[in-house]
Amino acid sequence: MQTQRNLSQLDELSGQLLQRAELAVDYAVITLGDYAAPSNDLCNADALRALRQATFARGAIKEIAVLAADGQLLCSTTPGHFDTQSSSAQVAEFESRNPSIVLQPSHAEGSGLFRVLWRVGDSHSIAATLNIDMLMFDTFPAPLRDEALAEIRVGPADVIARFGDVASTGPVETTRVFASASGRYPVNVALAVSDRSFRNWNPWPQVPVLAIGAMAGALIGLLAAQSLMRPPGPVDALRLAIRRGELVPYYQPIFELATSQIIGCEVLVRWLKRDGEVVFPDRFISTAEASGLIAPMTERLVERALIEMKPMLADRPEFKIAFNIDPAHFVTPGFLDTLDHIVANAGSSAGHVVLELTERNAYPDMKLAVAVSDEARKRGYRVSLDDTGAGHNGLGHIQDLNPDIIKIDKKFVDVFGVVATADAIVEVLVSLGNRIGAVLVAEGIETEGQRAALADAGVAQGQGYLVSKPVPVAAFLTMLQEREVSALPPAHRYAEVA
Ligand code: G
Ligand code: G
Ligand code: MN
Repeated sequence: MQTQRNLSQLDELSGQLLQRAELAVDYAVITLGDYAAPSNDLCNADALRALRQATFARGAIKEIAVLAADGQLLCSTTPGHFDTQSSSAQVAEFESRNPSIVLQPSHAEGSGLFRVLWRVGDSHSIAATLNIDMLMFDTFPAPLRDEALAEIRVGPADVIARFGDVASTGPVETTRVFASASGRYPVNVALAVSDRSFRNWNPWPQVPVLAIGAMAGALIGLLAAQSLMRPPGPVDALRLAIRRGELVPYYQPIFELATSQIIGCEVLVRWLKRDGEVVFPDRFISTAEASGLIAPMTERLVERALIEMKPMLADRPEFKIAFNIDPAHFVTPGFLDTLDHIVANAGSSAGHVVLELTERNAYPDMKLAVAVSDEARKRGYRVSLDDTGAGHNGLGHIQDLNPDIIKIDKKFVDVFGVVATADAIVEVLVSLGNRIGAVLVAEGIETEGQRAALADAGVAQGQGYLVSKPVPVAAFLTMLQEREVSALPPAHRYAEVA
């Protein structure tokens, strides 16, 4: 029993280590995704500065390099530091499920370094050098630490990070191996624990020992099978879903805190699969952002929402619809022109549209973002900062972008009135909002108490389950009508308001 439990614990440990390694690669992919547009010249001074900021902000990424199609180094955030000088043709490459993303082990085996390389069109690639040594230190429970080894590999054999040692403990046949392989990236993990320390950790009789060779063979087989039966990547699946119109807007009301009257809404995307499954954005937004599909996705969503809301907007000239916009998409050339077209084609107007700049990714070019933001306002759109105080949307951005709307992150709303720093942050945002003439919207309001307290603190508007979660179009329109009818004085309910 105990043995079984310890075996499954070690299995779980290898799975956890793999998850960390995958997360590190995700991290690099998301970062690179900000820059992976074929038209980007990444080697001019401004672009390089942005890349340096990205490496600075993300500690695990040591370098970002831009390479020509033949692997020649074009420029780098830290020229001469890593082995990017050598042609990448000499380095083994392993494809991910998304074939434009490849992993390269470092020349220095076990250094903790490897590269995530994104092929951008046919012209060039961007590579992030990662150090994942730090992931390894707390892998093992204390009793096993002395005679246990953990390895992270790229491809079947290239060890990129190693921690611990089992060499001193006798023949390898008496070593137990626990392995996990990623389905998304060519990354796998193996833990080896000496039989002796395993037995000391676990005083009960053992199940048969797995030989290291057999396990490694099984691992290679597993990897080979995976690359043969590679499922269509998440990017292809998403592209198809956009084309089929499976990404639909859900609407969450935004209301006046003082009166609870609904004065606008936020559009939150849902993926309605053909089998009826509803997929939430946390499962596909980062793929959309990293692949550039966020642009067509957002455009279709704006178009659809404005058409669905058109009859409702006809008697509500002040009603605002907020769309989440990825900063990288926001600064794409032509973003506002395309938006103007979509708004006009849907028979709507810019005055109904709020551009809510999300916080997940850094602004690739802050100066440009400020210019686009100013131009957007000139064209009649409102600009909103999402999740302010969390992620990348800090106080500095309020100053730079001069938004019309500041959304207070749910994290502060949750503990408002309970944790003093949350109160102080809300207070600062309120006075800042007053000074620059921005409307404050508190996110994630769940209780009447929160509504009242935030209203008292001077926050004008809110959003949250207290009024409604995000709902499909029909439910949203019904809710609007019902609330407005019940808000009228009784005599007016069935009559025209004078
Ligand atoms: O309800 P919820 O799980 O919908 O949303 C989760 C997160 O997904 C939100 O923080 C929001 O920023 C993001 N999100 C939802 N819809 C969109 C969208 O249309 N575009 C972008 N860029 N992000 C979205
Ligand atoms: O884009 P943004 O991060 O602001 O998206 C808001 C997210 O918060 C969405 O996932 C939405 O479903 C969620 N949300 C909105 N209101 C509430 C709330 O009152 N409680 C909780 N737990 N989540 C909320
Ligand atoms: Mn939002």
